[in-house]
Order: sequence, then C-alpha cells, then structure tokens
Amino acid sequence: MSPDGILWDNGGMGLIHGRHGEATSDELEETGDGVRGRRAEVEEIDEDALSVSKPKTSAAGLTAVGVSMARGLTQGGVSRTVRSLYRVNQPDGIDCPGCAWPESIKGDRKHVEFCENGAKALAEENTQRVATPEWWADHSIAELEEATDYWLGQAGRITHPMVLREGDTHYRPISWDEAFATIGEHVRATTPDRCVFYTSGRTANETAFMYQLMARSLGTNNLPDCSNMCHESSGAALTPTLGVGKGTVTLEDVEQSELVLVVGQNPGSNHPRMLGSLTEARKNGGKVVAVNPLPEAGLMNFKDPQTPSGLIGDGDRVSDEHLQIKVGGDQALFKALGHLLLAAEEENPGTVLDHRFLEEKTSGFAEYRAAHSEIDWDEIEAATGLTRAEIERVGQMLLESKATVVCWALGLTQQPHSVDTIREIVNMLLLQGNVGKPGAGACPVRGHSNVQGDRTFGVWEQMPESFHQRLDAEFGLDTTRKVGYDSTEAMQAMADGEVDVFVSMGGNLARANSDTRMMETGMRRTGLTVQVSTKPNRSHVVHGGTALILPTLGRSDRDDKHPGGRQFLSVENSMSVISSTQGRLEPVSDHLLAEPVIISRMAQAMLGEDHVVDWQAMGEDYDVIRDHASRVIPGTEDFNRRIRQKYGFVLPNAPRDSRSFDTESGRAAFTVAPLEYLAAPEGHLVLQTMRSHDQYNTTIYGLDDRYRGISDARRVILIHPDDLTALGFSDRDLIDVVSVFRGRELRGERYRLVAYPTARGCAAAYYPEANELVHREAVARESNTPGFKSMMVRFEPHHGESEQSAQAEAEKPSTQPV
Ligand SMILES: Nc1nc2c(c(=O)[nH]1)N[C@H]1C(S)=C(S)[C@@H](COP(=O)(O)OP(=O)(O)OC[C@H]3O[C@@H](n4cnc5c(=O)[nH]c(N)nc54)[C@H](O)[C@@H]3O)O[C@H]1N2
Ligand SMILES: Nc1nc2c(c(=O)[nH]1)N[C@H]1C(S)=C(S)[C@@H](COP(=O)(O)OP(=O)(O)OC[C@H]3O[C@@H](n4cnc5c(=O)[nH]c(N)nc54)[C@H](O)[C@@H]3O)O[C@H]1N2
Ligand SMILES: [Mo]
Repeated sequence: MSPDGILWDNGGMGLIHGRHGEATSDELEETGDGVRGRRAEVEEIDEDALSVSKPKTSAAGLTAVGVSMARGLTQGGVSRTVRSLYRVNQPDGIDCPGCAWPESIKGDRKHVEFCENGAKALAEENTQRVATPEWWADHSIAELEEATDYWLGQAGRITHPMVLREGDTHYRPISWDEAFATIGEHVRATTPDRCVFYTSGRTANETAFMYQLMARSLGTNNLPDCSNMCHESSGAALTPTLGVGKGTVTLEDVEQSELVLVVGQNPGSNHPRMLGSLTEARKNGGKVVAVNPLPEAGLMNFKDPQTPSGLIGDGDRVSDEHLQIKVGGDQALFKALGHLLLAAEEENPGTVLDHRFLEEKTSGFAEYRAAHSEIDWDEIEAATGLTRAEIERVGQMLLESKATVVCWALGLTQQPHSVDTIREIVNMLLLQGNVGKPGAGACPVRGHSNVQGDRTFGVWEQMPESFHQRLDAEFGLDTTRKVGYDSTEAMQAMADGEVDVFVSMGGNLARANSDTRMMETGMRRTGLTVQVSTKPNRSHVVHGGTALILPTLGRSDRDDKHPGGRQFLSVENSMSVISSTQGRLEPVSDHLLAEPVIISRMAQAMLGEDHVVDWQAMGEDYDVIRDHASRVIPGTEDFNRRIRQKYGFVLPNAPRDSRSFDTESGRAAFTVAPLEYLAAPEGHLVLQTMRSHDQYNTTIYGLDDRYRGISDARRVILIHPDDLTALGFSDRDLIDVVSVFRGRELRGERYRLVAYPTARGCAAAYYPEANELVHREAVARESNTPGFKSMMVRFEPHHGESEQSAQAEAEKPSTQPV
C-alpha cells in the first residue's frame, strides 16, 4: 500500500520509508505569531448514526497498518508522521505515549516498535490542527459546554496560555509571567491543605519528581493521580503480599512462559504490542488463556503486521481457551483454581506444589490450605458464570505448566472486592512457586505510558516514611506526613468547597473521575483551576472561579530552549525499565513551555525565589533533577550515566531478582478473604465501562470501535440478547439508564441498547460517557478506586425530545381544515 508517498515494506519487517527516502523534513506551515498549524472545523457527533456489524475475531494486520498511516496523514501530514513513528520506542527516540507495555532490552529491536493505537496517539499529538486564541474567542464557555469530548479534542493543540476570570464568557490569552503570578497569588491567599495537585500518567519521571517536590515544599501531600482510578488496587494487593507494588516479570518471562493468563484486559485495543509477546509465548510452546466477559478480538487471533504472514494471512491464534466470566467473578475463579491445585497435590503428594518455596519463602500457607480445601462448586459456578468443567480445564493447564504468568488490567481493579481478587491471584501463583523464576510471575499491565514511573518518583498521596526522610535530607525540608487526598477524596473535597487551588499536570479529571455531575460541581466551586494541557478538554470547560490553561510540549516535541541546549526526559514501563525519551518535532507554537519549566516557574511563584530548592537550575538542566532524584529514589543511583545507556536501566525488583519479599513477615504472604462477587438486584444488570478502539482515555479519536463492530456512536450499552428479552427490550432501543447504589440513583439519558455476545447479566458501556452513572461512594475497598466496572443498573425507555416534540406537535393548533 502506498497512501501518498508512504510505503509499507513488509518484507523488511514492516519498515516505513518515504517513496524517495525523503521523509526527513518536519516543517510546519508558518501561520504567524509563532504558530504553525491550521484550524479545522470538526463535525459534531450524530449519535443516531449508530451502525453495528459482527464483532471481529482477530486484531491488527493490514487494516491496522492502513488505519495508523491514514490517521497520521490526516492529522499531522506525511513527514511528521513518518518522522515520529520511525523513532518510537527506539533507544534514542520517543517513548510511545500509547501504553506502558515494554520493549525488549536484549538484542536488537524491530525497526518498528509501535502499533496502530500508538500511531494514533502520536498522530493526535503531532496534529497540525491548532486551538489558537482566535479559536477560544470564537467559542464561548456556554457553547463549549455543549460540545462532546471528541469535538473538543479534535480542535488540536493549544498554542497560547489562556485565562478565564470570574464573569468572563470566553478564555483569552495571558502572558506566562502573569499566569504564574496569578497562581502565586491564589496559593499564598490560602493554606496548603486547600491546594490539590493532580497528575496524569504521561508525566515523565523528572517532571513527576519536581511536581511532588513542589507540592511537598508547599506543605501538602494532596497528590491525587490517575493511578488512583487505574491500578491502585494492584498496588494495594501486591505491596503487603509480595513487598512490591509492581509486577514481578520481564518481557522475556512473558514470552518464555508455559502458561499466560490474560485477565480483565483488552490488549488488542489497549496494549497491541502485547499481542506480539503472547504469540511469541505460543510459538515457544506456551499456552494462553483469556478471562473476559467479552470475546475481545485481540484475545482470539492476532495478525502481526511485523511479519508477512500476519499482514496477508489469517494470523496466529492468541488464546487456547476463553473463559467468558461474569463481571466481578474473578475472585471466585482464582479461589477455585487454587483449590484444584491443592486437591491435585492431595491426590499425588509432592507433585504439584513447590514445597521448598512454600516453606522457605511464604507465610500463611496453612491458613490458606485450610480455607480452600473445600469449595462450593455451585457458588463458584454462579459467581463466575462458568462451568466446573471449564475451570477444571484451565486447572489442568496450570498443573502442566512449570512457569505461569498472570497478566491483568482494569477488568480486575475497579470493583469493590478488587484488592481481594488480586490477592487471590497472588495466592495461586505462590502455590507453585510462580514468582521470581524464569517465565513466571505477576504482571499488572499498566495503562498510561509513565504511570508507574510517576509513583516511583513520588507522586502519591501517601508515600512511605523512608521516602519523606530522604526527600527532607536531600533538600533540607521538613515535609508534612499528613496523608493527602486521592482522586476520589479530592473530588469530594472540591464538591464540599474545601479546595481553593486545583492544579492538573496533564489529564482530564473532570471526565476521568466518577460521578460526572459531582466532579463538575467540585471544579466549579474551586477558586482557581490550572490545567497544564496539550489539547482542549472538558476540564477546561467546567472550570474554577479563575481558570488557567498552560499549554505544554508533548512527548514528540523538541525541547531545546535551554541554556545547555536540547533536553531529554525519562519514563518507566510496566516492567520497571527506565529509559530516556526525547522528542524531535518542531512544536506547533513558540508559546509552549516544557513541563519541567512550567513547574520550575510555578514553584518559584508559589514558594518565592529564595526557596531552599534551586527550581531555576532544575528547569534549565534536567540532569540537575536526575542528580537530586538519584539520592532520593532507591534504584536510581548514578541516574545520569545509566539513563544514557542504550536501553536505560532496570530498577531493582526484589521478588523478581532474588525471591526476597519486603513484607511484614519478610515472606510472600498468603491471604484469606471471604468469597465475594457481584450480584445485581432483580431487574438490574452489572454494568462495566471500557475503552473503544478509537480513544485514548478521555481523548476520543473517532467514533468507531472497529473490533467490536460498533460504528458512529458511543452512547451504547452492549447487552446479551437473552437479557434484552428478559428485560422486555429490543435491540437498538433508546433508553435511560438508572444506576443504583445504597438506595441512591444516578441517571444517564439517551443510550442505545445493542445486542452483543457479552456474558449473561453483564452489560458494557463506554468510558468516559458512562461516568455519570458511577456513584462516588462505590469504590474498591482498600484502594478507593472508583467502581467503574461494577455498577448496578436498570433501563427505562427514553421518553425524550422525540416523543415530547411529537406531543407538542399534536397539541399545536391544527392548521389543517377539520
Ligand atoms: N488505545 C488505547 N490504549 C490505552 C488506553 C486507551 O484509552 N486507548 N488507555 C491506557 C490506560 S490508562 C489503561 S489503564 C489501559 C487499560 O487497558 P484495559 O484494562 O484493557 O482497558 P479497558 O478498556 O478498561 O478494558 C477492560 C477489559 O476488562 C474486561 N472486564 C471488565 N470487567 C471484567 C471482570 O470483572 N473480569 C474480567 N476478567 N474482565 C473484565 C473488559 O471486558 C475489557 O476487555 O490501557 C492503556 N492503553
Ligand atoms: N468509567 C471509567 N472511568 C475511568 C476508567 C475506566 O476504565 N472507566 N479508567 C481510569 C483510568 S485507568 C485512568 S488512567 C484515568 C485517566 O485519566 P487522565 O489521565 O486524567 O485522562 P486522560 O484522558 O488520559 O487525559 C487526557 C488529557 O491529557 C492532556 N495531555 C495529553 N498529553 C499530554 C502531555 O504530554 N502533557 C500534558 N501536560 N498534558 C497532556 C490532554 O490535554 C488531554 O486532554 O481515567 C479513569 N477513568
Ligand atoms: Mo489507566
């Protein structure tokens, strides 16, 4: 294929090059005032255009390649697309902002280490579309309030710092100096515990380190982040049991595993490069089991665009078995699998469990065994929606595997019993010693490309005492130990009028958080909202009394306005590898500042220019940040040298490196929790929310969920055909949704039902639209993560405009002769 000068050379491992090899220029059209780009008019969504086709049974392949190129071409032009893609995930290139799946740090990388959705993420960032001051002048807040997320994001990159003051109807430009002065005034007029500093997981390590240092220098741990809404349950489960809040595997472990369980995850859309690793595992003789209420295309077959057979053939089978589990049934499943291992050991003593590991390295095994020697299969079947035979088949695979990896993502983290569910996975892994040996381990697959690094570098409302001590010693501070707000608590505090300043380092909390109406009320009650952003989003529209938008460089933008020249940043992937990332594209505007520079200046405005921390030096030279961090963050010693190695460096991971466990007992801990699962009240279903194939969280790229066969609409509810009938509805009915929690109700209007092969009793809707249905109090215990995948809902026919207008029409005095 050659769309406009681009060749996809599949014989050469999918290397992209220009038709005459000339794709080197990254020039953008000059449009004046230091802005390069153009405005584009975006059409609004017509939700009634919904069309549905059969779900796909394989992911990636030629269509994916075509889609990624087409996307880049329409957004950024030929040469910017090629230039940025070519450098993605290469040693001296940009870390792909798409997801946190790792690249190999052994041997050579493929020429192309990206996927369709990574390409889309970059195309969105590299777009030539710009939201200039004129764009903001043309659209009042009242008008923007009516806009969809899709329309807002498609406006393109923000080119100037903007402000909206009390009573204003439009944002207007503000100088950087004045913007920082405004922040300083608001912060000094209040107390630190009334300030909140949110982070989204794209923030680089250095930026995260400066940002938390700024908040803590001010005197607060109010550092909510997107991780609170994402993998917090994984950290909460793993830290006390394995002694580390992260996964314990390397990329090679996954690829060499004998059995990989992929639980509650849709890699075909959200971590497409992971499909390559899963097919690799199968080629090496391993088996893959998908556990998911939906038959996700990527979990069935994979056509690897990196190989000729994947480009034109049928592709490779990804999973050997699909357990179509009920939403929230996973704790029951892992209890049952643990029980089967115990039972097999009983039958053939000494053949199943890793006794040496259990004795030397674990605690609590006796209690676990006692609690799981008997199980109630009827209840397990009711909880999981699976048959005993299906579970036993996977139990047999476990028995036959000498090295098992369990991967999971958000299907497990956003339910009331999420932490216990994940601990049940740990229990199952420990039985066979599947931690800290090749091909085995726990693998929470992270979302945002640097969400793990942000935590490592101190973005958390409750960092341990040891961290505070090192931070204080490094900078001569006396930081408060008072635990700060997480994302849910921050929303509550904002809604209660207890927050005066809200700063957002990336992200879009107004849309990402639960209970949209409450969140929006909270934003509006806040005195000052500051959004450090690349593109317009809802959090700019539902704003505080005074609102600032500070436009920043993206991952792929060149960051060279420094006394010492071009700077680079670093990130940590899902497997604890820290590597550098450096953009090369010309920014769309001369008025953008790099994130570390923004923090440096914000900190000086808040804390005064004579503050003990040398903010100026950090903003000028990122080596200075890394030097400080290397003395505070364990495992980053000699940071500046090691980050310049070809593939960066790997953080220590005690369970993986030496089978040691930094837990209370110094051992990996078995835990016992009562069985729980989700059961909807009579007439209700369990509703989960998920991403379509055409979005990056709250940034909506388009309206198609290609693999699931949904086109041109997002306000849909996927529902099993038998549930449709049982509830008295028909396919495509227009409905309102009522979400119930402890006797309270939240309503969402105008969704369309779509018959879909999801598990019985379990419906699915898209995030972020359905966040209006998530009750603030419905959270995972221990992690406080919103219950985005555990709503209890019922449907009511929508008596909306059409009927009303029909009625109004009927009531109008007739002009027809009677
Ligand atoms: N292209 C793209 N890539 C992304 C993102 C994006 O928006 N777009 N987002 C990034 C981020 S921040 C994250 S955190 C990750 C998210 O990656 P995923 O976790 O894959 O994201 P979701 O779309 O929420 O998909 C959840 C999956 O879990 C399943 N599921 C739901 N409930 C249950 C359950 O109770 N049990 C089981 N076993 N399965 C269940 C759903 O059917 C669905 O397949 O992706 C990252 N990568
Ligand atoms: N119902 C439901 N809700 C969910 C989830 C779910 O599965 N279901 N998932 C949750 C999860 S896993 C997550 S991670 C959160 C995501 O929550 P967030 O991280 O807050 O949301 P994003 O949509 O990723 O943020 C997008 C915005 O980030 C800005 N941005 C993009 N790149 C950059 C950059 O390089 N620098 C800066 N400063 N800004 C940038 C852009 O302005 C863009 O509008 O949502 C959570 N909410
Ligand atoms: Mo996430």
